[in-house]
Parts: sequence; structure tokens; C-alpha cells
Amino acid sequence: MICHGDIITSRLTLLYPPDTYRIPHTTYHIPHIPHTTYHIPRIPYTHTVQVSFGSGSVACDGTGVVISITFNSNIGDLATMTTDVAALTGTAAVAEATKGGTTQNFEKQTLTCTATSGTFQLTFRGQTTASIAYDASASGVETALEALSTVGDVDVTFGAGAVACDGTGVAIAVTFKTELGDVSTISYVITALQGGAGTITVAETQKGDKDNVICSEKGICDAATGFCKCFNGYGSSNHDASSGTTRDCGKVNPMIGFIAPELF
Ligand SMILES: [Ca+2]
Ligand SMILES: [Ca+2]
Repeated sequence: MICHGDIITSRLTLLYPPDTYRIPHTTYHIPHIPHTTYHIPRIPYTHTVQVSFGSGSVACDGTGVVISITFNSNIGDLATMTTDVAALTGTAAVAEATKGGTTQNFEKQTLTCTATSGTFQLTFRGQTTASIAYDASASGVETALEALSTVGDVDVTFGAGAVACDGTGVAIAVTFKTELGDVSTISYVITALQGGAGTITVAETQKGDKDNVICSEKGICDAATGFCKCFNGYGSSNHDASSGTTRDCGKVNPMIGFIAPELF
């Protein structure tokens, strides 16, 4: 069993970019898959960090060096590190610079349409919608966007009212549910909007920061089908940690099985 051998060789620490995984003394299933694509589930107390100095190239000096430590693979608000300076001529202090978060966000863009007649079009990633009436419903705008080959699933809501545009401006919130990460900004065509006098503005109200990686790093992409073959414990998601139809291995399912005792 190839995977079995890897674990023995690496003495409980598996190196696989971009993270280092350390297997704890607990029960996890090791998938039986080829060495070159071996991966194991992300485990809460797995650690890799990035370290940088605020200045210079040494960790300490007579005036104080800021050592920034970013926890790349630990999720959430972590306990503050402690220091042992018994063997140091000097002092060390620790402060939390940025609190770790547990959620990632879909991109949300808000268009404000001000017009009382005519039509407009929206463009995303080079594809442009059919004409959308100034008084289209939220579902009408959503359907127009989802007809684009560059858009999978978006949610569209209005800040007020039931029409896309009015004389004082309607906020049209577009949330990208399948285009992950920081996506490009929607642009628009307004030459037919209120005889060219209508306006649309666009603002990114939530930058998307959901990861967009092959099979959520929890499976193998089958190039022939374009679908993921997920490791045990992972399945299809809705891109938001719940069950869905996207075969991306982004849903955590109950773990089954255990590591053979001889591995420890
Ligand atoms: Ca939708
Ligand atoms: Ca963006």
C-alpha cells in the first residue's frame, strides 16, 4: 500500500504543498490512492506559518524587531503564543495583529440603477446579457446574468422595491455563488437606458475570498469527466460548506475508518 509507506517514511509529518500536515493520535481514514496525489484531510492542529521581520534580517536587536507570524493552516481565533526568554538577553512581547476568522465570503457587487425607462445590459467576464428592462424584477436580472456562459449561480436582490431602476436609484445586489474568489467587476451598457440619460454605478460591497482550488484540495480531478473523485470524508457542496450539487469535495462528511495502529 503506497500511502501506508509514505506515512512510515515521513514519521508522521507529511509534506504536501502548500501545507504541512501532522497526523495526530486519533482516528482518521487514510485514502488508498497513488503516492503522487496523496493527500489527507486538513486537521485543526496542523501547522504551517509564514514569518517575516518588520525590518532587517535578524529576529531581535537593541531597539526591537517586529516578527510577524501568519498561521496559514490554522482556522479561527487562535490562542496567543507565549514566549520563554530565560536564555535571551532582552525581552519579547506578543500581540494579536489580526484575529483569525472562520468564514470566507462570496463576492457581492451592488449596482445602483437610476432610470425611469429603457433597458440596460450587464457584462461579466467578457459576456454581455440580453437587454434588461429598467423595471425588471430581481429574478429577471438574475436570469439574465445566469444565461451568460461566464456565470453559474448568482443571487440578485433589490435594496428596495420590485423594479431594477427608478428615479432615485435602486441598489441591485449581486452575489456570486459559483464564481469564487475576488471576481472582476460587472460592467454595463446604458445607451438605451432612459434615452441615454439613465445611470448605473457598481461597487464591490464584499470582496470574494473563497478558495478556488481543484477539488477543494480534498480529492482528485478526473480530467476525462471534469469531476472530482473525493477522498473519504468529503463530498459535493454548495460552495458554502453544506451539501450541494457541485462535485468539488467541499462538503465535510462524517469520517469513517481509522489509521492502522502500527503507523504510530
Ligand atoms: Ca441563482
Ligand atoms: Ca472583485
